[in-house]
Amino acid sequence: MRKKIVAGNWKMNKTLPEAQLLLSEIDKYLQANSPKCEVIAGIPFVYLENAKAQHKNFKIFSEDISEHKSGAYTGEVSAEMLTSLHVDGSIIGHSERRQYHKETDEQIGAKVKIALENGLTPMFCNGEVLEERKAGKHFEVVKRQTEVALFNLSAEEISKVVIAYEPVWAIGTGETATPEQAQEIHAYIRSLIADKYGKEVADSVSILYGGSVKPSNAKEIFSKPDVDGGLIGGASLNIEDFSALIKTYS
Ligand code: G2H
Repeated sequence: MRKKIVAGNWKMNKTLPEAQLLLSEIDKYLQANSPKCEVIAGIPFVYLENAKAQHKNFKIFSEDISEHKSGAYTGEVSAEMLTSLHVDGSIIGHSERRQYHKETDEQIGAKVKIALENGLTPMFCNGEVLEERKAGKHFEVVKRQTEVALFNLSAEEISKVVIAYEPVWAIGTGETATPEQAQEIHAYIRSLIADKYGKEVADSVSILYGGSVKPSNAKEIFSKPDVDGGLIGGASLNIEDFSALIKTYS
């Protein structure tokens, strides 16, 4: 049975007191409830140490990672630094990193690799922009992103990767892919993995959907056979919505 995951991506939100409050609320919710999914909080670098030291009931991910091992890369945070804080994993290749920081598929692949080499779980993001969807190129785009970033990994390595498909046109826009659109592309991503690594490996990789997921639409999206949960931005920033999303798997 594939792991079901509800992951928050806080992006650049929350001050320290606000972050501490929400992390405690998540912890409290999970102590009182036992959902049938793994819960991840993807949070800003500055809060990672504190979060890891104080909360054991859910996983803590960074929102990015450096592709470099160490050295003269001002402002970057390395995989080794993250493992020294006992961080569990990293969101990698989010469309906002691709768009605003011009991250390429090759760089994203290097980030996935260095995360794995350091025992971190990479949550690799892919997804097409609106023009690509309109032009019917979404399969082609997702194929390229996935192949370039992941297909130099061994079968053992790719089994440890979590994939988050996020159509860029649905991010923070209130617009969501229909459950059928999500299922179609998730099944396609899984078929790409199956063609390269075999069905058993493909069936072991959790593929999350991201893009304006909220309590009102999650149940239907998460019920699709190839959708293994969600990567959630806006609705992960308050405990009411985030716990309602976790509850989808109770
Ligand atoms: C997509 C998602 C989280 P939101 O970026 O990764 O954000 O749920 O706000 O669309």
